[in-house]
Amino acid sequence: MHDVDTLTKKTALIGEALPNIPWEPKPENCKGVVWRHSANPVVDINPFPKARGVYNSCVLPWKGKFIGVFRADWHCMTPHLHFGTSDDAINWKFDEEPIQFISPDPALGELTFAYDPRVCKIEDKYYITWCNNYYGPTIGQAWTKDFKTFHQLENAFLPYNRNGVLFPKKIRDKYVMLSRPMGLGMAINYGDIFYSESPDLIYWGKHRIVFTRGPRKWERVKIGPGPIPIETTEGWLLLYHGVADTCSGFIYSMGAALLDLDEPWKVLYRCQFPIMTPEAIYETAGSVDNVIFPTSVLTDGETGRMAIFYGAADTYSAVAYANVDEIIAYVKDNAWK
Ligand code: BMA
Repeated sequence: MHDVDTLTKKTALIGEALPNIPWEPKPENCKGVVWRHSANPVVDINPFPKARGVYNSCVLPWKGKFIGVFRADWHCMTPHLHFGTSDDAINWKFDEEPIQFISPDPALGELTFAYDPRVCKIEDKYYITWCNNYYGPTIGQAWTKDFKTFHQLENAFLPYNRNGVLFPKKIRDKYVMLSRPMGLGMAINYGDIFYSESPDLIYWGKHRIVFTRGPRKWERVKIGPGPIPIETTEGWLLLYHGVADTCSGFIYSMGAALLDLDEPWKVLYRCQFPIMTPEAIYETAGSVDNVIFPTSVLTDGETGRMAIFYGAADTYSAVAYANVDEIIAYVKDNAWK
């Protein structure tokens, strides 16, 4: 199933080369496996007239350049999905108007809010999933081939759910999604990561727990899947967010785990420690302080380089760098036994 020549390949990453991936080498004083882009945030506050903040968004390579589907919080604080373009995946231009979806059924209602999009290429289509409103937050789905016409699909699940993250290929002939069911409100029914599969992206079932909140404080309140899982010879590399509770509010950090390639609800290794926590001022101070929320990764299949896009403090978009092989080694060395 995974026809990779592991003898000649330099990295465990299974994927296409991306020679123009944004990249900066690891600074000598960096002690971790993830380091920040030197000119963060890459999207500052008030990036275009309608938007106060663009964050928790998803970028991807497109015809030698880059495009993305972005969460833009308008000044009224309602989040909408906007399309954006970039030559280098660092400097972004955004469409002033939100993405319009062609609805399959008026009964789905209007998009009153839409946030935290992920974009996943499966075969010849790009699928967008996001947190959609249907009597509460649930997982909206749509597809496009050209990023001009967007076809909405049925919501994947009943409310309440957030963070619907597709896998970039069918597994045993099924579409596969990770999600984080969660109740309404801030203080009850916190979330864990579940696996679901579907023959057609309409009917989702075979729900399995992947993993629950961790025993350690950094992820004891709730967890949720982050970017589209990254295929490697060692398993699916899943970056996720984990949330701690403190006297002055929540802290959102980034964690990592490796999931079985053919049965992704099975966890091979789960790192005990976060691989990145809020430290920079644009992560510790904003609309919501102390938030790192990873939603997208560009990868270079040639070198194993990763450019991680994350929302910072619910206000900014930022980039961090890592190497797949270094993260895999760290996750294995520090996994729960
Ligand atoms: C989560 C989501 C994210 C947000 C985070 C921190 O529940 O709503 O969009 O970044 O909280 O506020």
